[in-house]
Amino acid sequence: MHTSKLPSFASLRPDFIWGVSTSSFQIEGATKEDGRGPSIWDTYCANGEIANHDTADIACDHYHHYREDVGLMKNLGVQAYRFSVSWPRVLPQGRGFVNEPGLSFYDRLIDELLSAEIEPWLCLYHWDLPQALEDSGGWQNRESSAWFADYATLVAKRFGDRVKRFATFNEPSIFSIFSRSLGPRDRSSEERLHRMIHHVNLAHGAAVNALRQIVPNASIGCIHNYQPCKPATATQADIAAAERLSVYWNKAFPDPQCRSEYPDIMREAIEPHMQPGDLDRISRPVDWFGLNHYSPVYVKAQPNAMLGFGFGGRPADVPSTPIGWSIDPDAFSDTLRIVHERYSLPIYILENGYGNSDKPNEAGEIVDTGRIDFLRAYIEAVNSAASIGVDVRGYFVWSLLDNFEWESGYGVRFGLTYVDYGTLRRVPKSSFSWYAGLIKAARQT
Ligand code: GCO
Repeated sequence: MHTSKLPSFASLRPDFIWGVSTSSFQIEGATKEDGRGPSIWDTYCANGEIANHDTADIACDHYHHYREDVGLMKNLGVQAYRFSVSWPRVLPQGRGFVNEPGLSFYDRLIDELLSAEIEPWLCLYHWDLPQALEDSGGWQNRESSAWFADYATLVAKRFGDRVKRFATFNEPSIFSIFSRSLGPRDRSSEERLHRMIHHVNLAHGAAVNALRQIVPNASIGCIHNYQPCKPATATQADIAAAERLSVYWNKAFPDPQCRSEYPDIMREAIEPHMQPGDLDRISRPVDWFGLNHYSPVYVKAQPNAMLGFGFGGRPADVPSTPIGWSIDPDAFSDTLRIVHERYSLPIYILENGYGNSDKPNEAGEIVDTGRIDFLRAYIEAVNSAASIGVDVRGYFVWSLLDNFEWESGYGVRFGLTYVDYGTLRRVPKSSFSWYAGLIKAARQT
């Protein structure tokens, strides 16, 4: 074990939680099994929109390998596991008919976690909207908050006896800004974007209500992707584009949810979709702020694009991961401080990780030193934020396993565990034993 090279964690709370995260569509596979309905991502895969024409039909086949995967988590020593429920697996049409075999899968998973003494953190929505709901207008339809509340009610009633940690959405700003359902990303899609933002916020509030009513002692939050948006050059246009994107990326959801207001620059565009009482419906009290953080993004002005932004390259002196994401742990501690000051909620980091195209060496080992260095530097940054009083209570690595990385398919690997997609064999990487050593050391102090 690489214990000699652990980050410092002296400033972290004694009850700090170490975990790993995954999501349903990215790992489960079994997309056509036991009555699951199609999601919008099955459609994108079927349309050949994914690199290498990959699909998630098998993915990690976690649906059948969940016991082995919980075994991996046990070996890691994590205290918590964040996963998501696939809405179309439990409600194949998104509403109405309930698919009992889908619910039973999550019963088995949750029971397996509890018997391994790993706390389940259940996220309701990690992007796999039932296709049937998309066909009824998806998030453009104001009814979507009622669909989502009904789904939340089903999940809460079924699992609320064993699950106490619930997240409503994963990264609402990302799946909105980059939604394929908005059409071409030009100025004409801005109205649809604002409608979607508001409806997803309403759905969040409605789900918080449902969870609170049904689950005693529920601990509820929403998971936000929060990255500094930096101008690619020092031109006025790029600075303005970066500031504007930053508001949509980082504040469009947490501000109404946690401060009961939309940021100034988007208020007018949201107004046509607003009904009396909406901000109260959205800003239901939550218990924590879920933070996904990877790296700053560099922004350039692109006047005809939606929101007027495009992406520029990072400065030459900023290092990056093999997939080109800049490595900037100081930006992570700054982000933690900013989120702490703006929202005054306990923070759980529910995603942070390193993408690569890891391959086994001749001995069959996956020596991912780059990932270890990255995790070490980022955990140091958490510790340094905690040392100045940021209320950060947990850190979850993305991800337990290599998995279906959205548009990039299987070409990009984020796992602590390598997955051989031909055989579905799981092989822990060097970072796996490093993280296990870290958790062990941290829990002993
Ligand atoms: C996201 C998603 C994950 C990704 C991960 C790596 O944050 O985009 O939550 O599903 O796989 O972030 O890109």
